[in-house]
Amino acid sequence: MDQLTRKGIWNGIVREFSAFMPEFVDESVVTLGEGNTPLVEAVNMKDVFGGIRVFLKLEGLNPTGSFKDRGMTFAVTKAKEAGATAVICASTGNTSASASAYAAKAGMAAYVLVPEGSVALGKLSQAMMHGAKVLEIAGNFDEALEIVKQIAENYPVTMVNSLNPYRIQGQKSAAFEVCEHLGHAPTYHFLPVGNAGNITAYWMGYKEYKEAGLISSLPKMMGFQAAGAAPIVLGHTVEDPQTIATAIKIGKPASLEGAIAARDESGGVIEMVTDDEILAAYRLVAAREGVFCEPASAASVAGVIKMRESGMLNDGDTVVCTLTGHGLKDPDTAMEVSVQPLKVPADMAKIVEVMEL
Ligand code: AN7
Repeated sequence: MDQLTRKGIWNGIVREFSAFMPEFVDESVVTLGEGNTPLVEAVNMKDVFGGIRVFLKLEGLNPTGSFKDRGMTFAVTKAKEAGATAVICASTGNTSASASAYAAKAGMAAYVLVPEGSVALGKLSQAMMHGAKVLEIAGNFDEALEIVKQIAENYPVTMVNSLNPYRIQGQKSAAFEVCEHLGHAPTYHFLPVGNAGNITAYWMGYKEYKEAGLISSLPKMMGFQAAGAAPIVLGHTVEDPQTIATAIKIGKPASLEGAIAARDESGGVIEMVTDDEILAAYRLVAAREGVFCEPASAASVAGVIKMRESGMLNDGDTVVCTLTGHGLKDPDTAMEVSVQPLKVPADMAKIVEVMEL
């Protein structure tokens, strides 16, 4: 007889966390098996982190390579339940990749509006491969989102940006997983902030687990924006946001109020990091921890480094950093900041010489 203890297939976050989700019809569930992503301790960066324990939540291991899948499974499930035949979103890239994949799975049409020239290659290729109608707007993300809102109000297409409440409901599942993997809530939770849906979602998730008596404390929520796209830190809209981290190149966050509530209720901060700090963290986690995330994701690690230097974090604190998207999303940036391959002849002696063995 087989000795396997069958755990069964992971059913995706809607079904796995159904007790904490708004009602849904099981037959309508559209899932690609999202969620259940690894939480990996950054053990090789003691020189940087000192005595704080830092865990990386690898959201790039979701089906389309970013955390967006957690919200998209629920948004598309509810759209299907309501009889929708098409979804629409504005996106800096990852939302469009996720919406396109889940729409394909649901047999729906997807329309994605992206800022021309500001979307990483991998993300664009995903939307195209999944058969979405990709519309490159001669404008930025904030303008695209305004147009999408108007279209969704007036035409029979369901908006799946995080203004769709099911997006936040799905994304809160990442906080549940962190608690289950650690056995408790972390002291601090760091994450990049763009449109501010994710920080809103994590805070909701932590509070729900506390209310249910599953955890006894809440983390301080630590959000990090790129310095050239930091409307929450500055306290006003940024008309022409600029950053190498294109995922968070956003000047007018849709979930502004949720982010401010998460910060203030938890006693956390929303701060900013420069592109140089983002790129330094991006390279460091790849080189030291073997984790390739996209530039925007590294804003969370850059935030930990900055807060550690400022003396805010204490030895023994448990810190979780959400690495929101996979490094393969943005191969161009990776190629630019890395040591270039060496061109060698097909000659072993010469190759060994170059290897400096
Ligand atoms: C890798 O895809 O807004 O603060 O349109 O792709 O919840 O917006 C992406 C955002 C962080 C910021 N990291 O999250 C989009 C989009 C990555 C991202 C964020 C995004 P929010």
